[in-house]
Amino acid sequence: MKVKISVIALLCLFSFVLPAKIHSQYSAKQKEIIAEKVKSEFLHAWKAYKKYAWGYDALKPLSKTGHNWYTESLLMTPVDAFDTMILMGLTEEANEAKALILEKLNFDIDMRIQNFEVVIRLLGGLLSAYQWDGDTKFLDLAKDLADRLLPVFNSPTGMPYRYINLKTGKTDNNISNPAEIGTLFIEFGMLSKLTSNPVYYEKSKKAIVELYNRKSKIGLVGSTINVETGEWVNKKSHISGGIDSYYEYLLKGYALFGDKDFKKMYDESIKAVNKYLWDEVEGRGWYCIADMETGEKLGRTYGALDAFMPAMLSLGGDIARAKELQRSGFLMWNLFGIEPESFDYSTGKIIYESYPLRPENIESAYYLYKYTKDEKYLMMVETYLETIIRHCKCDEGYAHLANVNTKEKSDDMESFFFAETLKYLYLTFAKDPVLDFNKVIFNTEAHPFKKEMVKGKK
Ligand code: DMJ
Repeated sequence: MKVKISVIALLCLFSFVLPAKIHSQYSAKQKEIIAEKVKSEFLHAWKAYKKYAWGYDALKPLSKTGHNWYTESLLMTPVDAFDTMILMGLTEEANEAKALILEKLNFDIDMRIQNFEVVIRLLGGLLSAYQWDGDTKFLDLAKDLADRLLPVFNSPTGMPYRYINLKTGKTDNNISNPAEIGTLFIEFGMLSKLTSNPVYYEKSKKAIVELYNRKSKIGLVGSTINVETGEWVNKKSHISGGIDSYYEYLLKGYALFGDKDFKKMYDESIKAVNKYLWDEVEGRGWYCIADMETGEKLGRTYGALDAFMPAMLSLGGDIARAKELQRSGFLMWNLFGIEPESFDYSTGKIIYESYPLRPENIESAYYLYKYTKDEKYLMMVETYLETIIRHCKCDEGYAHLANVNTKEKSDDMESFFFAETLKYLYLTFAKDPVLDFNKVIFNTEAHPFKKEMVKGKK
C-alpha cells in the first residue's frame, strides 16, 4: 500500500504544473475574453471542417479529408455543431450549416446505423435546432428519423436492439448495455411533447423501466444484457462508458418532464451506486468497478467518461460529493497533462492512454460553477481549455490524442467536440443570458432542451 501511495504522490509532484496563463480571479472582462477565445477556437475547427470535409460526417484533421461513419453521410458534425453556433452568436456559420442540413439531410437510405449514437447526436441535435431556431423543418426531420428508429423497441422485452436499417427497419444485435438502452428517453420523450404523439415517450420509457426492473437485489446494474431474454451477460457494475448516461437519464427524465417514476428510479439507483461503488484512496473519492450481485470490488479505474458524474450528482442535489469527485477529476487531468481515457487511481497506471477531445470533465466543472459560483471551477475550465489548445490544436482543426503521455495525435475530430466540449468551455465564461442554466436540460450530447417546451404538454 505504501508503494502505491508514493506512486500517486510522485506523479502529483512531477505532473501537477498548471499552464502559466491560468488566472486566479476573474473579472467580467476576463471572462468575456476567454469566451471570445473559445469562440475563435470553434471557428478554427469549423473552418477546417468546411474546407476539407464539407458535407461529410466529420473531418480527419491530420490527413485533411472528410470521413463518413457509414456508407453515406448523416451530417454528424453540422447537426451536432448547430446549436453551439446559435449560442455563440455565430449567425453566418449557423445559416450555412442550416442550409446544408435542410438541403442534404436524408434518412431514406438503405443503411445500418447504431441507434444510440444517432439518437443522442442527430435526433438530439435536430430537436434542439428546432427549439433554438424555430424552423419546423428541423422538427419534421427529427420526426422522420424517430419513426424510422421506432422498430428498435420491438424486442420481446421492449429494450431496444442496438442497430437498425434506416430504410427497411431491420434490427440486429441483441446484446446491449444500460447506456444504449436508457439514453433515448430525453430525445424520444421531447419529440412526444413537441408532436403531441405519446408513442415515443411510452416506448423509450418502457425500455429504461425494463432495464431498471432488472437491477440486482442490491440495486446495481451490469455492463451488458440480452434485450430478448432480459438476462445479464456481463455483471460488472460501474459508472463508466456503457452505463454512465443510463443514470444521467433517470435523473433528467424527472428534471425535464417531472415524471415521478424517474425520481424514484434515480433515488433508488444512486443510493446503491454510492453505497457499493464509491471508493476512497488517500483521502480522495472515486467510483470503482464492482460485482452487481455481491458488491465485491473488481477494479479501481476511473477515466474521461466517468468524469460526467460530478455534473449529474450536482444536478441531483449532492453538491458535496460532486465537489469531492471533481477534485479527483481535476487531479486525473493534471497528472498526465491532459486526462487519459482510463487509469488505475490506486496505482496511477494508465489503462487506456488516448484523449479523444472528450467533454465530461469540463461539463462537471461547468455545472459546479453554476451551482456554487466558486471561481476555482473557472480556473479548472480555463486549465482544460489551455491544455486542449496546447496539445490538440493542429493546423486544420483539432485532433484526438493517441497517447496522453507522448501527446502524439490521431487523425480524428469527433462531432461532440463541437456539440459538447466547445459548448461547455464557452458557456462557463459566456455572459448571461446566452442560456439560462436553470431553464434547460442538456441531453447527453449537450443539446439544450428547453423546459418551457414541455410545460403543460401531455
Ligand atoms: C458523447 O457522445 C456523449 O456525451 C456520450 O454520453 C458519451 N460519450 C461522448 C463524449 O465523450
